[in-house]
Amino acid sequence: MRDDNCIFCKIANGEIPSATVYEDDDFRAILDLGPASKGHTLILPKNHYKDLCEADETVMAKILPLAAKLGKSMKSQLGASGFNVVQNNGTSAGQTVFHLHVHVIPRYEGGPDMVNWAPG
Ligand code: D5M
Repeated sequence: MRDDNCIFCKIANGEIPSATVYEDDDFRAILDLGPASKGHTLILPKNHYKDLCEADETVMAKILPLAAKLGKSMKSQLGASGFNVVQNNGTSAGQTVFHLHVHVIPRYEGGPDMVNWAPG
């Protein structure tokens, strides 16, 4: 359930240091290296799935509630007024790292225009 050549496997399992904002048995959430806004977070399953199509149902059932929990925390802790939950599947959709991940991107009043915005 892991790929030795996958950097997100190594990060998710603590073999490479990361700016971790949340961890449990199934997931690690880290700050994105190229943030779209302050606090842009990636949720990484500890098991390797290339994308959403490969993920098992347990992971799917847990990942969206976790995104909501992190989004609420961005509002209460960072002062965000909203947040985006984004998940890319495939190169044509903007996926650049082929280990399933969900972007949780806090948004702030008066923040950048969303037109033409895409994560990754
Ligand atoms: O998103 C992949 C995202 O992963 C993109 O926003 C950059 C981020 N990234 C890539 N490498 C790292 C490391 N090492 N730490 C933190 N963030 C990283 P995608 O949806 O595949 O385009």
